[in-house]
Amino acid sequence: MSAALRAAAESVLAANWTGGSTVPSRRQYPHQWGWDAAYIAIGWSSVDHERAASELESLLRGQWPDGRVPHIVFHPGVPEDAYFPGPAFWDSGVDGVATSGLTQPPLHARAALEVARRGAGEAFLRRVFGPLAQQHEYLAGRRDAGGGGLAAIVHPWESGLDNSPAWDASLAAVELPAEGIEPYERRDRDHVDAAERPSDAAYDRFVHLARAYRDSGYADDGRSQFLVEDPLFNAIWLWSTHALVEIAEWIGEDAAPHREAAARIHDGLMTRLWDGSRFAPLDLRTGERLNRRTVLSLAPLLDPALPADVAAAVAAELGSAHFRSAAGLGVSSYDQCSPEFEPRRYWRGPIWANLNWLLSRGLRLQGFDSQAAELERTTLDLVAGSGMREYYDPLTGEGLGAHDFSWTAAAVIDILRGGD
Ligand code: 9WN
Repeated sequence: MSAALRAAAESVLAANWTGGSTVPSRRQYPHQWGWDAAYIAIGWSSVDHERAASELESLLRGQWPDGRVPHIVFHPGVPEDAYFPGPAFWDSGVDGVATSGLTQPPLHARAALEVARRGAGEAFLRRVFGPLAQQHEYLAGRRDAGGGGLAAIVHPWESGLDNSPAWDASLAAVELPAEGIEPYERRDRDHVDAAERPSDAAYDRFVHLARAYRDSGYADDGRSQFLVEDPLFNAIWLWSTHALVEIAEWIGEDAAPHREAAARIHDGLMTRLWDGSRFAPLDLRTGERLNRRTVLSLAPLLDPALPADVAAAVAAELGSAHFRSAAGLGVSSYDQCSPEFEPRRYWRGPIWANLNWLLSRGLRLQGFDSQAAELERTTLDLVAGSGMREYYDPLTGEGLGAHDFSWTAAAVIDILRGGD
């Protein structure tokens, strides 16, 4: 089964390769996405390390002078209306590369380290170290709206888990103009069933927040109507910061600032987002914890300095009926015991292979090897049974969303590689 699965995963990546980078999915997401590129580079790294390096370097060509790595780098040949919001909406970019103005979880330094280890080596690390360090400086310098060492996100799209119930309360508080918002045309339901996608009410707020941020000149002035410290974004940032320490040591750069940054992010996670039993996002506008039980809370397993009792509590939560279905198919994105659990709707219940992969890496980091191995095995079974889909129904295992999805293929390749 493994050889066939690996071949199928490689052919998904190859089919989605566009010559310098890889689209998440040909029809639904026809450009390069920020955190997808990191997963995809890790997938490519054990197939073709030159493509893996190119994936990350292509994304970094869209990096802004302020250091932010955009959540979309647009492909010039793709029509404006192939994806909404397209390049004209964002009206931004750098050196002729059109980009969005938001960012996404900064998994890139971690990906770069893995790509280097699988063959791209020191020369590659020397090229990307500076830009990656600037990406981290942007987050520390411009996004620490709460002043406690964590990066705040200014839009649910920045979380990567756009439609998570975690954001409902904060989104409901977003005030739309009395005259209504300027009309726009959704494209996300052209290729995927509307019942699996966000509601129109949520989308209006996504569009309004993105326009407001654009109209402020993408000023990180703390005035966004959505301003949240998210445990998943920050845990990934921390994991990548530890990777920057290793990269700096490898290429003979000063690792001390990155070690200090890791200590700051760890402290921020523990003092601001851990309440003694669970990690939860913090809404900086209201000061309230966003207490819905979502997969976001499990990501701090990626913190190598997590106290043992905290790690054990998070791992127990991950293995509980809130996240693991009786069918044992993986970790759901939302609490299966909640009356609002929706097994088929985007980020409000389904299982995602990239998150299973991320959490299995976290479990291994904390020494929960057998729990990690079991999660990896169920992920492979799920994909073998239902194909390389964007997400899966946790109750039935049915594949949902886009087909031939790149990060699902990448997760499969990396799980089959074994090791960490
Ligand atoms: C908005 C590409 C991206 C992922 C996100 C996922 C989805 C976009 C959308 O697709 O978001 O960025 O149009 O829904 O939520 O995590 O990076 O795969």
